[in-house]
Amino acid sequence: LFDRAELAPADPILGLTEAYNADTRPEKVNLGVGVYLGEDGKLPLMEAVRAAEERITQQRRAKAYLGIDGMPAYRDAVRELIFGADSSALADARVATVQSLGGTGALKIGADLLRQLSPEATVLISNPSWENHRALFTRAGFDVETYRYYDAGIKGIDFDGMLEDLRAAEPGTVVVLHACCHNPTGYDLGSEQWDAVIEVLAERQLIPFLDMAYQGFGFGIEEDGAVVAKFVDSGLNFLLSTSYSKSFSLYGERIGSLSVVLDSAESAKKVLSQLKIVIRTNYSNPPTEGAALVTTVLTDPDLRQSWEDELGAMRERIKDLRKGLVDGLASRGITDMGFIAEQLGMFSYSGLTKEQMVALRTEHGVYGLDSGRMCVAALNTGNLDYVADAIAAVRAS
Ligand code: PLP
Ligand code: TYF
Repeated sequence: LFDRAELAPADPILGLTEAYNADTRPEKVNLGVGVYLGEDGKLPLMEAVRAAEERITQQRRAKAYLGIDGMPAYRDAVRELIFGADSSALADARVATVQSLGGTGALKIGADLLRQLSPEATVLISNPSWENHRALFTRAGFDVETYRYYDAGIKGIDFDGMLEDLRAAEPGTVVVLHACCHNPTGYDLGSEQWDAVIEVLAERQLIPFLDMAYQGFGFGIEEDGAVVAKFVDSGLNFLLSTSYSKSFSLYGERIGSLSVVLDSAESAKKVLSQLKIVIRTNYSNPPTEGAALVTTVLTDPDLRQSWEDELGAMRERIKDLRKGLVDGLASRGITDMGFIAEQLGMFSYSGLTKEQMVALRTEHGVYGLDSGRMCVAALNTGNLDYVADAIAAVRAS
């Protein structure tokens, strides 16, 4: 039986980290995977998370199973974070929310639910999108196609093309949208563009699936969440996955959420019951620790303030690093990469070719994706000049 298993290719992003780890050059830099690193080049343990962990440790008790849909206090806390305390959808009890295994787990639960309710639907993702979107929805049984998004010619969004592709989609098509900090390009829609997209989604009866893995990394927690409020105000039914991997630096805890916003409390109840079946038949119920940490931080006013401040500082630091890279490149004669400072979130679509990205890796030990994506959130003042030198060198050859 098992000789039928062929050797599968490594994940294009996580596989790169394996290559980076195996690289013995001390000056190597990993700009491949989307992880925020501090000035010391290490993953930060956020102060609020550290304090929450201490509190939880003091109250140690045996770990019971959580409910299938997760920790109730966690669901309440993240719903407030995502939708806002005054959200009409929450007041009407027409949102079904479950705790998930990170953002990836939320997407998979959502995909499995959609596949059951609408097996013939096509799924549209942005071109380009996070590599795992295509893989995950394909694995769930869907045909996955793309809508136009990034235009390399203008180094920005092909918005007319995007609307045209959405207008051409069949009713019932699932449309995956990055709520903020688009991965991999770093280009987000503006407020009026979101309004126009929502209009087409409604007109064409498409099913929006918002993926929000970077709330707080664009303009702010509330500012980034404004997109979600727009969808609620539109009256559309939609799915929303969130991740706290990045915003709490809790990558390994696998903590996120999936919400489905519906017309009525009755629909929410039915959808929740179906989500629970998806979860039960996959992993029964989620783990406790990540949910306890996020809930403790979000519900304690001091810890919450500390978390918001630190997340804000991370966001501003990424902006400084972007600017530092642009300035560093300019001082090396490269003046056409100023767009890096305009992009949002952890990633920069650098516009470098695959050959240049390979040269960065092999000749300089600077690891980014073949697509040109670089994780600017992994830069620091210690490696910035080295990276600028490396980019200048591959641009010159
Ligand atoms: N969605 C997007 C757009 C992402 O970039 C990521 C990155 O990790 C995820 C989902 C998955 O989040 P998690 O790591 O919490 O599974
Ligand atoms: O895009 C990234 O780098 C992050 C991390 O299969 C990630 O979103 C990458 C690949 C993957 C899971 C997470």
